[in-house]
Amino acid sequence: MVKVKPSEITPEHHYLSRREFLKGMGIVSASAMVLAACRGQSVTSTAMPSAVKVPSTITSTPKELNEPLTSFEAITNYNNYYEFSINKEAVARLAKDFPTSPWKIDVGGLVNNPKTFDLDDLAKFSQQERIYRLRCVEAWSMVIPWIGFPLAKLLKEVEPMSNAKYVRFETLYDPDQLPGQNSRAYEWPYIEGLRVDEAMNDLAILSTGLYGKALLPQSGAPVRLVVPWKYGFKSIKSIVKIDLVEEMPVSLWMAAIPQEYGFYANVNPEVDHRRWSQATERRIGEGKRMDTLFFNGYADEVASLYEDLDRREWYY
Ligand SMILES: Nc1nc2c(c(=O)[nH]1)N[C@H]1C(S)=C(S)[C@@H](COP(=O)(O)O)O[C@H]1N2
Ligand SMILES: [Mo]
Repeated sequence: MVKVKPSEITPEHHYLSRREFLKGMGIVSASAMVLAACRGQSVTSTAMPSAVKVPSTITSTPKELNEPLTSFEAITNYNNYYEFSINKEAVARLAKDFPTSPWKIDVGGLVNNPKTFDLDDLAKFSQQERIYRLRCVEAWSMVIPWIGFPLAKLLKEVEPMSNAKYVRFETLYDPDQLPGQNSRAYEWPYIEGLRVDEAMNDLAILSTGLYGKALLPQSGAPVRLVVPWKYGFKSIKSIVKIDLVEEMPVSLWMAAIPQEYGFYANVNPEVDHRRWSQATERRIGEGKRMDTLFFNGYADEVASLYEDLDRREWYY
C-alpha cells in the first residue's frame, strides 16, 4: 500500500497561480471576453433551448485556470453521450431537438426533506462560472467555462440523513428521445455515483450552462454533474433523479466493464487504463499532448478525501 500525502503528489509548477491570472485579466469572467471575441459567429447566435436562465452577472470563483479555453465550437461538437451516439462528432446533430424543458429532478432516498426541483427551482441557486479542465478516460481533455452551482447547496436543501453514504445520479430514461438506449450493449439509464463527502466538496457542481449560455442538449442539458478531479464519465448528463443511499451505487460503466472502470475514477497518471496509458492527454483544439495531473490538477482541493485509500484505489 503506497500512501501519499497530498503535498507529495504534484510539483508546484503544475498548479496555476489563479490569483495572478485573475489579476492579469482584470475582469470577472474570462469566458465573457472570449464570447465577445467571437460574437457574430453563428455559434453564438443559435437559438438556445429553453432551460435555466443564465444570469447576466456571473460570480467568479478562484478556480480560473491560466490555460486557453477550448472553443465553444469544439466543446459542443465533440461529445461523449452514448444515449445519442458513440460517434463523438455525431452527437450534436442527433441531440439537436432533444426536449430539455419542462424538466424535473427528484431528490430523495435517505433524506429528511425529499424534494422535486424544476428548472425555476434550479435557477434560484446562485449561478457561478467555474473554469475547469475536463479529462476523459480516453486520454483527451478540454478547458470548459461552466456555469452552475455547488451540488452541496442542493443536497443541503434535502437534508441527508447520517446513514447516507453515497449519492446516486440517474439520467433520463426515454428510448424514444434517447435512441442509444435501445442498444442492449449497456444497462440503461446511465447511472453514476459519488461518496457523500465527495459530493459535498465545493468543486463538484451541477452545471446548467457554459460560455455564459444555457447548456445545449449535447452537453447534458438542462442539468448535468461536473466533477473535475475525476474522469469525464463521472460527470453524468441530463439528470432526472438524485438519491442519497447507503450502498455504493453501481454505475453504468462499472456494470458494463468493471475491470476497466472504477467507482472512484479519480484522474491518476500512474494508473493506466487496461488498454492505454493515462500518463498524458491530448488537449482538444490545440493538438498538443500534455502531462496528466493527479486529480486532474485539483489535488490541493481533494486529495485529503482519499488519504485512507492506496493509489490504485484512487481509481478503482
Ligand atoms: N448520460 C450520460 N452522461 C455522460 C456520458 C454519456 O454517455 N451519457 N458520457 C460521459 C463521458 S465519457 C464524458 S467524457 C463526458 C463528456 O462530456 P462533454 O460531451 O460535455 O464533453 O460526459 C459524461 N457524461
Ligand atoms: Mo469520457
